[in-house]
Amino acid sequence: MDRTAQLTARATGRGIVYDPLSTAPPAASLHVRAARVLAANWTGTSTVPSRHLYPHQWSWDSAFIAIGLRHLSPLRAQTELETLLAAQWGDGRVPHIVFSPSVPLDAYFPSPDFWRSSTAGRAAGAPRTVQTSGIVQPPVHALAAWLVHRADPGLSWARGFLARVYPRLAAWHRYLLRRRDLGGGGLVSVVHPWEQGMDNSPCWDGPLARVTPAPARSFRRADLDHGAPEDRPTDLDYGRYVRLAADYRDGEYADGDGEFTVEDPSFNALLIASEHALARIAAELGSPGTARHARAERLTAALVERLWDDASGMFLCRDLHGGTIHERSVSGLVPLLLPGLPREVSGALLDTLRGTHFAARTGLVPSYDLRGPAFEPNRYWRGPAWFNTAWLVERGLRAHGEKAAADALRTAFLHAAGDSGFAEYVDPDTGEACGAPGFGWTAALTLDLLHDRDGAMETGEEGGDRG
Ligand code: 9WN
Repeated sequence: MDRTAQLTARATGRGIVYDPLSTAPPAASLHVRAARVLAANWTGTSTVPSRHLYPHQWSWDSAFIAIGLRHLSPLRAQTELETLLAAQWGDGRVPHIVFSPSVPLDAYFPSPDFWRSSTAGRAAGAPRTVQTSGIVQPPVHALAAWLVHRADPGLSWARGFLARVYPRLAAWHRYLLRRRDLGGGGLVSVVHPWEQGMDNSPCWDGPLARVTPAPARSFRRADLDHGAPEDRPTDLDYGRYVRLAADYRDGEYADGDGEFTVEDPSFNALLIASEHALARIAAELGSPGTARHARAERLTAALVERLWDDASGMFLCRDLHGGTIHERSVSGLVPLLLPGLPREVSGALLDTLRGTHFAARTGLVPSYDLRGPAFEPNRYWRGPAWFNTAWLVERGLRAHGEKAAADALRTAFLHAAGDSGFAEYVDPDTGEACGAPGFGWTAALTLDLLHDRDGAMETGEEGGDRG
């Protein structure tokens, strides 16, 4: 821990508690260290989340990474997004992994020979020249593209950045809205826990219980070569992930109601924020963005109508086969990002954030209810605090004028990111580093919080809650 952290953190029996009134750690050294992580993870055309555990390009990672990279090199940030979008499928989906041909097949599982995108994905228009997975991840990309453009509009115009990415981003949103409204209520469904991004959340335990796991001998997990087994999903969960992905592949990635079909608050909130961003991009390019803003407002209404839960004061996931999932996860707090929420909803979300289910000792936001029956402080998405969700909540707090709370979360984020060596995630109470070190979005979003203090996300049409 650096000297400032020693001065501002209080050692307790269970670990470190950051003083919310303390100042953030020295910006210059954090900046240099974060930039080094991003340089080490840069491949020449994109950034890997982690050299060892995740040696390819991941979809929502790249969006968060571009948001940070814009402060270091707007050109690299643009390239990051363009590389990802170049692997888009003909039906509009943006794959969750773009595989690097120079990485050995056994470095990550499931590898390209599992997904077989160029054959199994042919009907859905998978690209021929690059190998990808066939599922998706949360649509943070239009938001990232807008923020990247704003970082250096001169370079962006000179390279025709917005004009090139806009049609791809529009096709991506069209795919989600037309092919993935599997519940028929206007919201997008995910068909695999990896699509939602919080892979091992207790929210999925119910729907996954219906899935027959693929036999353990039918695949070899590469993640355990690099990650501690107690921080990673169990073999049983892995078997279920493999089964779901193999079934989707064997159906040639056609979309329809499958065994796992869930409407998730964070995925849909990120789509709404991105739809607002796409409206701004359209306007910047000279066409009116009004229809997109209106669509984003309709989606916000559907989100509240279908997923808001008054009793728990947060959004909950909905299993299309089993109904509301009564587990509290950080996913249900991410919609705070949207300024257009009804005031009673945003007020309740703020209370829930400060309440006993989510107020962790580090000041970060746990991925799952601290008091929930499945809470584990170290295991993947079952309790640890992640930095992308902390960033989203921090931006949400600012969007709602909660400056003191946003400043406290920002301080906790910067200390924990620096102290943990830019870990993939940390124990929410002790700040202990878990998962991969030198993690891409942890470093990138550190840079963003260092450089974009007022967090103008422009995630609504005008900003401000509805009364
Ligand atoms: C599967 C890359 C990705 C993140 C996800 C995170 C984890 C992969 C895995 O790593 O998922 O996509 O192998 O566990 O859960 O959010 O995008 O960083």
